[in-house]
Amino acid sequence: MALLKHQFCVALLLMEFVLLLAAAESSCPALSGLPGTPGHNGSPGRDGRDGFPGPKGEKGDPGVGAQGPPGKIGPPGIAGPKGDKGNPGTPGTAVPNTLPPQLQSDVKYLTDRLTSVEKVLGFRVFKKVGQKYYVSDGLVGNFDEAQKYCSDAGAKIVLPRSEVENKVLISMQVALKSTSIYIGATDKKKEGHFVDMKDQPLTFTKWKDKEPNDHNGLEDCIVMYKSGVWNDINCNSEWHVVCEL
Ligand SMILES: [Ca+2]
Ligand SMILES: [Ca+2]
Repeated sequence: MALLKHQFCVALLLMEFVLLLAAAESSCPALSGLPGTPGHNGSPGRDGRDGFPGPKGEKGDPGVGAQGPPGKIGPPGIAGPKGDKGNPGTPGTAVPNTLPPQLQSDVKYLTDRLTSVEKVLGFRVFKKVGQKYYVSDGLVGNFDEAQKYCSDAGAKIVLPRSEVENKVLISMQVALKSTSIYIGATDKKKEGHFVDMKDQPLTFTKWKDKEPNDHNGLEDCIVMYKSGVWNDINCNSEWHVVCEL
């Protein structure tokens, strides 16, 4: 009991002390006491809010960019007026052919052969005989038409000049399913004297038995039959045409 009474008195004294201290802070001039020991740093406060935007900065210097790729070509412009006619040029000088003579000859030979072969390939039927070609498109006509047809093709009417050539012409008869083919020779200028298209006498003939007979005095041209023999006939009759290149 005595302890409780003591504790109560102490508490009462503490309360009185607190009340006195509060009254002294609020109404009485304070007496400076001894400074206390500094407290410990508190924990960091919360982040503050964003500040207001700052003032506008100064204008920057011009930039320096890399050069871009070239643009597309523009549309063509309108043509200008026609210019005046130029003066005549000075005569040119011949360019010397620097190829050796033998090579020039070879080149010409090969060029001519190539030209001939190209012509040959333009015909429906053709056969090679020696250095020549017998060619035909199956045309049937009289002697004048035959001559023109071959001439227009840069050729001449076929004229076998040997037994071999005559046999090749027989094979043309077969290819053309022909019975008779005109031969490039006549005796128009002198009866009974057959010559080629250059008026040269024939060096080879293959006359059928009892030909040429100039039947009725009207036979100045020649045809070759399927068997290979020749007969003089009328130049207006129409037979197959074969040219030689
Ligand atoms: Ca005759
Ligand atoms: Ca006859």
